[in-house]
This record gives sequence, structure tokens and C-alpha cells, in this order.
Amino acid sequence: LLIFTDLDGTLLNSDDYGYDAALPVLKQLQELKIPVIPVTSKTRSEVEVLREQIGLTDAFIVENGSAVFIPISEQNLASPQTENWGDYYLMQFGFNYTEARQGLQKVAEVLNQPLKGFGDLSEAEIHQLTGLHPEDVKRAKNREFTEPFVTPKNLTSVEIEQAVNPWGFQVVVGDRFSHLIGQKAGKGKAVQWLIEQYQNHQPDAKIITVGLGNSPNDLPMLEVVEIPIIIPGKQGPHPGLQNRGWEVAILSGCQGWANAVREISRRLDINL
Ligand code: 2M8
Repeated sequence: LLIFTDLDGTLLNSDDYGYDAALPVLKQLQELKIPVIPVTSKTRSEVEVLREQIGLTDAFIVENGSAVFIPISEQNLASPQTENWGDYYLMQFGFNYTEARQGLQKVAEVLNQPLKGFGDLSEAEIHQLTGLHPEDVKRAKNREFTEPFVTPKNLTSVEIEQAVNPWGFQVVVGDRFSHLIGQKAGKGKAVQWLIEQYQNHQPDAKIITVGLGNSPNDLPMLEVVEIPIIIPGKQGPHPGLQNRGWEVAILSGCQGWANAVREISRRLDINL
């Protein structure tokens, strides 16, 4: 069993980024050596802190599927495609941050209007927009592959997409920002690649994959797992995820996450 999970609004509450209700289940999963793999818009620095706090040790996918970080302790998941990168093996799918910043500038020129990326916003501004603690703002700003920008109100998503495509980028709309990411990146591609690494390592094992997400930027991930689960917001599931016949957790945020994972495990005869 592999559990892929979005963070904001899924494992973490959307209002206060809390995760306490999920801690007992997370602990049991770790004891059973069931990998819990974050798949998020967040940066490596943000995920590293969270992994420490909640006791996760497995691989993780950052910046909307731009990179997979595999801890060196999980050497069996490394492949000829991965590179040694500090304490990790890195599989990069997207651009680097300098390229993403240059991309945003070019797109702003084409659209003939300023686009405010994280690199243009002060820490105070990001704090105000996200409610992140100042220390976490620093980590969110410490980007390596993608640039989130404030979605311009006067343009449609099609217009933005058309402006970024010729430069090799795509736009992923997150909970609060739009994210400029490489066309070769994506939550779906990164998750699929990592599933293949697990499968290559255990060719005879029947690996069951679960994915949990709350917003349309999780669609590509939910489409490549066997058991997709939607975590609803306070007003119910996101309209962009409805009518797919996928299971919807009963509660929002970390509570919904914990209940849903317990329920799936029970059905798979895993005792949490
Ligand atoms: C950004 O990501 C969220 C998640 O969907 C968004 O687009 O609203 C990222 O920049 C992330 O690094 C940051 O932690 C988060 C804070 O809300 O915003």
C-alpha cells in the first residue's frame, strides 16, 4: 500500500494548517511501514519541516510535481534517472527557479501586465495572503522549481495558459495562487514515476495506491491512483472534483483525512 497525499486543505486544515487529528493514524502507518508520500505545491524546505514535525520518513513530491525527493535511506528507489542531491536522490521533472522567474517575466510582457510572483512579494505580503507564520513564509519563498503568482483577475485561465505554453510552461491553479510550472512536470507524472520505482523494486508485489486531495490541482494525481479520495472543504467537495464517482471523506481537513485512511485500511484488512 502506498498513500499519496496533498497537504494544504487535505492532510492539513485549510484555515490553520493544523494536522493533529491525523497524528495517531500517521504514527500507525509509519509503524506498519506504509509509505505516506506528500504531493504538494509546497517547497522542499516547507515539506522537510513538516516531515520532522509529523514523523514522516518516506519520499516526497514538491512544487506541483516538479521534483521527487527520495531520502538516501531509500536507496532501492533510486534509478539511473535520479541524481545525488545532498541527503536525497532527486528526480527533477520541471525547470529550475531561475528559469521559472524568467518565464513569469516573459509571460507578463506578452500579456502586457505585471504578474506578481512570490519573488516579487515581500514576506509581509505573503504572510498576509496565506496566513503562514513568518518562518514558514521564508520556507515557502525558498523555491527551487516553480513560481506561484497572484492570479490576475482580468484574464481567463485559457488566456493565461495560451501565454505560457509557447515558453514550455503550464499553469496549475492552487488554492490561492496560480503556479507556473514546466510542461514536463505535474503531480500525476511524478506520482506515476514514483509508483514505477516501488514496483521495479518489488516486481512481484501487488501494490495498491491511494491518493487524497481537495482541489483541481490534485486531479492528475487522483487519476493515476487506484483509490482516489476527495477531502471536502467546509462547504463540501470542490466543484472541480465532483461527478467523478470518487469517494468523498465525511469531514474536511485532517479529520476527514484520518477517517478516510482508517476506512480504506479497514477495507483492505489493515488494522489501524
Ligand atoms: C502555495 O500553495 C497553495 C496550495 O495550493 C496555493 O496555491 O494556494 C505555495 O506557494 C506554498 O508553497 C505555500 O505554502 C502555500 C501557502 O498557502 O501557498
